[in-house]
Amino acid sequence: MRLLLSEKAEKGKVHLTLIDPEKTSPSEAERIASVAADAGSSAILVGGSLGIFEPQLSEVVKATKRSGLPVILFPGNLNGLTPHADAVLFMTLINSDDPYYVGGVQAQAAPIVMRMGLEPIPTSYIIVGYGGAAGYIGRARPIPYDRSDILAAYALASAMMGSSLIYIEAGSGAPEPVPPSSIKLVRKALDSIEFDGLLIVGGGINSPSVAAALTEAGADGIVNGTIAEKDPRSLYHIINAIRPHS
Ligand code: 1GP
Repeated sequence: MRLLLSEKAEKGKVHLTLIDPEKTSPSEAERIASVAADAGSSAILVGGSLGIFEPQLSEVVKATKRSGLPVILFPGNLNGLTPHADAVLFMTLINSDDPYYVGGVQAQAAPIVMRMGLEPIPTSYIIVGYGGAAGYIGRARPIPYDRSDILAAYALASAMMGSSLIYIEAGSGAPEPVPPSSIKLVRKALDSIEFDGLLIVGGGINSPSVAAALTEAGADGIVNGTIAEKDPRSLYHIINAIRPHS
């Protein structure tokens, strides 16, 4: 977490590159991560919602680490843990209707995370709109795209409950990202209580202009998964767009 906060302090914005170990081989992961490192991404997230097989996850994490970037796990369930990473988004899917994703799996995971020596990053995961596989598997009740008031209330609750990282997610491959106008309202709410963690947005962010609109609206950083898999070199344009002055 310290590393992400120092990226924010030094570069203004954080960029996270997501690699799904179910869709990406270790050699592809190494290639994506090395382009991401060169483009200025802050860290690599490794995780997914379906088909995560621990031996393959570990190989992808080890290959990704060769880029020199920190590797943070983004687990959909207990099978998303491996000791080869540096940290884990220790997540609560705060708008899930299933208590398993709100507190149950965390109790199962906590002793394992401790034994693995992973740094837990207290994270609140909020699913909006499309939701994708994460929304379906996590039994989320996605917040409608146009209800920024509900989204701001969930974000505020997340901060008040002590999350260091608030991750607002439209779902991987979302046809529509979270609207920048909603992020603006969330930022205002978080500023009113002097939230000093990170507000991160992901899902369907496929162009420099959308990425810039979200960070200008107040996101501290964005996540790119699908576009990093399809065309890793596009990360140069996206990262330049969110850090125009660095
Ligand atoms: C998904 O927010 C991430 O968890 C990334 O989404 O694959 O649409 O970039 P994309």
